[in-house]
Amino acid sequence: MKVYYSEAHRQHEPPFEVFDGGLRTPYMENPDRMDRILNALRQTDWTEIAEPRDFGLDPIQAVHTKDYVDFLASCWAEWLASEAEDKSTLLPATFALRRHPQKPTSLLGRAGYHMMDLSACIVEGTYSAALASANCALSAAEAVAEGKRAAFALCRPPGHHAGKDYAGGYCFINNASVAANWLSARGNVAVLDVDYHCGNGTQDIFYDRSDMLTISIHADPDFEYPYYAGYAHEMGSGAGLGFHKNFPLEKDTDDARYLSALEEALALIRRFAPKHVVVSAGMDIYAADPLGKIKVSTEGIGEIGKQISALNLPTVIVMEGGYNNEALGRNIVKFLSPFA
Ligand code: SP5
Ligand code: ZN
Repeated sequence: MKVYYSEAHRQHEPPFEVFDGGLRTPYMENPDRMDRILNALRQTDWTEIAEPRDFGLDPIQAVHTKDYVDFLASCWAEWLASEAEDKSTLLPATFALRRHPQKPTSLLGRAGYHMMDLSACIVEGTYSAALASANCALSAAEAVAEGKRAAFALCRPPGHHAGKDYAGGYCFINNASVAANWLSARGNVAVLDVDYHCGNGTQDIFYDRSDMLTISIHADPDFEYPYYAGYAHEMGSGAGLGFHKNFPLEKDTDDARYLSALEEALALIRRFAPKHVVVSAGMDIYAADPLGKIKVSTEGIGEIGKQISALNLPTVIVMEGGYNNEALGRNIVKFLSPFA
């Protein structure tokens, strides 16, 4: 299996994020995550690690607004030129409510407009890392469009919380959405998000489209981040009504309960009969994940991969979250091996 990976992510290493209650903590979404996965993949005999190709900005701006991409491109230089005291990471403390879409011209005003939380920390290498990450997803999409049964985009930073014009939850460019949208020129696409957190960005981006079935299985947003999206009653709008589906799960969900939600999701995909499938693969569903509150085992993760693979459709697998670094490598290998 082709694995698309770029070293550019290493330059995106924010010094901290801010948790609820104002707690400064070491950045959970760290470069070590990739090393753990690479080490595990290199020990298999079925992976081939390759550099992504550069697709330019067009496929990214087909999903995100130009204003937002311009913001990502210039904000770091503006931050360094600003009067802030601690410039170690660009992180505003005031955020826009989308009810009032006035956008200020000041840097911190725009930063709060384009971010949804205190985990979307921007440093010097963030923009180039995010572009390379999107190129990994696009390269995997291209491999699959050209006939490969599956390809893995080892993306960092992740993407599924990023919407048309905002970053959040460690995500800046929605890699899975960029890949899915690129593939949609060739036929209908289903996006299946199995990250522990709701894929709110993907949901927002495709909410009114009927050529894109988006499904997210995740911890119930009533108790878990991102809180304001991911409820069962959200099913798409306009032409897209009926083409989005959320499966909110309760705390302590185990393998059996997870797999029964997955079975329902896969039945919807079979009925939709897409030409391609994009999977947002977050390993934070794992029982021992530090950010997760559900209990899927490594074997369960293998079974999830097996069931998705049984769709027998050309599949792009895109890396999202997963913060138990010690377990990340073996969980990803378990997940991917049914596609090998
Ligand atoms: C891609 C992805 O998985 N992003 C997840 C972003 C989650 N950010 C919210 C973190 C809330 C942490 N709450 C503290 C729990 C510590 N045990
Ligand atoms: Zn997650």
